[in-house]
Amino acid sequence: MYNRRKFIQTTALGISAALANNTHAATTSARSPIVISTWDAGLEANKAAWTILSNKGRALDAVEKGVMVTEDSLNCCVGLGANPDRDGYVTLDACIMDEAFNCGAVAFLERIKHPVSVARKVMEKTPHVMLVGEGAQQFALAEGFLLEPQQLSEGAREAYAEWLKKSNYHSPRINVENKKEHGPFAPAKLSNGEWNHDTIGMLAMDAMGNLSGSCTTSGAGFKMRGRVGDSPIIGAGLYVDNQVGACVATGQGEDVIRVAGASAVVEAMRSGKSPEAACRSVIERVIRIKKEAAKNIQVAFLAIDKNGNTGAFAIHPGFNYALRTNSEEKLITGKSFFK
Ligand code: SD4
Repeated sequence: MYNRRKFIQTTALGISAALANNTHAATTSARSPIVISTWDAGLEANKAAWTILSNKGRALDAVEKGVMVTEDSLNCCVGLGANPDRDGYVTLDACIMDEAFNCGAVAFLERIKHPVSVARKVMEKTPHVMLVGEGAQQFALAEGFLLEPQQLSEGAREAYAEWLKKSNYHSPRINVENKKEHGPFAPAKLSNGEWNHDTIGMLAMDAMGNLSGSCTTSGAGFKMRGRVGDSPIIGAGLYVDNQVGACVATGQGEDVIRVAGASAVVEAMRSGKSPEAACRSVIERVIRIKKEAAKNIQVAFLAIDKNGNTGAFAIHPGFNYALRTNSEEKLITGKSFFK
């Protein structure tokens, strides 16, 4: 069956590769590279991205290799070590986008270690943008990815057992202050007893001045089976327009999707706003829509413009992001609407 599909896909790919040749969008001016990524796990991820960027590599390779570190890490809750859905299965979402509007995504993917790399294969080897569930897994296996064991990490097993006591399906903020709550957006408990977030989004500009972005997540812990958040959705969790800038989102995915978050931030930058002001304008839109409920949800946007200026804005305090340039490597506290 897969072979027949592969034939159809390869035929269509010829057409799509011709159509996808959006090289007009790429810039050619020499720039100082920069990489930014969400939450503190971004510091480690940025190091891997920097190895590529500092050697004049492509931003696309940097944002893939960067977040793979987080997907791999047992000390982080992105990837297979993360909290499961409420039926006890870890399901992963990821996407990637380059400087020429090429993009790929996977959602509801199980037992594959590097969803971001599968997303890149979807982008490069199929005529499609997104594959989900069983089909995404089948595609990954055909591309040589390994089927990993179906077992929870120690931290996730513990957190899941705790959550099952109440099976309370509500959504506390994603920040560390709420770590005692085991709702769908609580940070996850690690085997070392610490808590971490379940998403990393990364944006990079390479020495050619080209932008790319990636996002990978286990989504909301203890989510309904089949739930997909914003992270793998191009335009919601991630968007890149090389002529304008790029944005990645984290937080309660449902409220990012309803405002087409990352795309809305890029549009705000197109109309002249700085990255921070653009992020703020879309955060304020979410707050206007959610009204009182905004007090109990967290959404944060992180953005970079075509000149390498960066900025972020969140609904609540607690969001931070990691930045790496030729001269700096640091964690920055994002500003927020509520103090
Ligand atoms: C989601 N946006 O699945 C993700 C969750 C997240 O830090 O960003 N957590 O809705």
